Amino acid sequence: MLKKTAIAATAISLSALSLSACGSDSDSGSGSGSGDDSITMGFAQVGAESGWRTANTKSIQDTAEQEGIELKFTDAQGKQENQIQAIRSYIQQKVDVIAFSPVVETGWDAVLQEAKAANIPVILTDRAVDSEDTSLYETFLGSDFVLEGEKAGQWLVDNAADADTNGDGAINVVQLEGTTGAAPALDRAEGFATVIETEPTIEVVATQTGDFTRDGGKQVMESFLQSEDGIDVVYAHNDDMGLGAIEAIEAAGMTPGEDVKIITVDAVKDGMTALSEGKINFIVECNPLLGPQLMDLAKQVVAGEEVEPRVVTEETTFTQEQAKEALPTREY
Ligand code: GZL
Ligand code: ZN
Repeated sequence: MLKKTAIAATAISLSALSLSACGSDSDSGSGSGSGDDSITMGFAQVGAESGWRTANTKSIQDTAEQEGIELKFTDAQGKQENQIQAIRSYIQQKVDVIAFSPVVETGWDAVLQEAKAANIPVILTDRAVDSEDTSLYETFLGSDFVLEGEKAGQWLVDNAADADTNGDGAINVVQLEGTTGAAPALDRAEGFATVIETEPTIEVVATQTGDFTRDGGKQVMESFLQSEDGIDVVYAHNDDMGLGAIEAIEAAGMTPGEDVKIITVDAVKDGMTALSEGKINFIVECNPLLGPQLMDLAKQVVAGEEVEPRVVTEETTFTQEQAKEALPTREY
């Protein structure tokens, strides 16, 4: 009897010990369970909708590996419910830090409250949320999308004389919007609209989402070519939709970059190649290489250090000549 009880008691204490060890592991936030001070990050990515996203994912995965950060990574295929589910699973796994790019701006408060209640810091990357409660995340690392839209609009205002390709005195713009409700789509439209207001001959005559994909851009451009007379300019919220529009324009027997001016955002390799060939006229860069800054911020946050609430990524713009120069050494 004694023997059995003793064994049972030992078993319980051992398991309790291992539990508490594991517990202390998770309390110390080293999540990875290895007990050392390495960091475990849960990253909930939007999807794989564009060349930009592919480059963004690579930057995050490569840097995590270089920095010895254990990365749990999910691709939400563009669905918010999948991102929320991924964040919940990271909370369950007691990761040290959660990072994600919110596919749309709204609907995040509940899950971010859960992360806060679990004492897991959250870093927003790339896209923003509309939460009023900024205590729900430590920092937002990403581009200023309104400024990107303003840069696109300013190029058009500065080049208005050449932009009226059909010579009717009006510069008719069709806009290929990003994912409905996504911060880059809302803000790039806002920035562009604000600047073109200064030039009365410029008007957005049609606008529709192409969901940041090449196919979406092609389909919407095909419908615009059917429904709109005298299109002078395409303003696409990303290169991929601009490249889809080029296919539609060429299929309609027109010359992209000449019969229709094209302005896009991102500056990924395929977009820059089209720019260097004159099929796109101007690209506003949106830098996807957020990995290094993200991992630095994660280390500071896990160490309990104060971080800037907003970290804006460095980026520029490209004309055709500048694209020719930049292409050979372009990282993405
Ligand atoms: C912008 C990013 C956008 C890119 C698109 O930071 O969220 O999503 O401009 C991507 O190419 O799909
Ligand atoms: Zn015109």
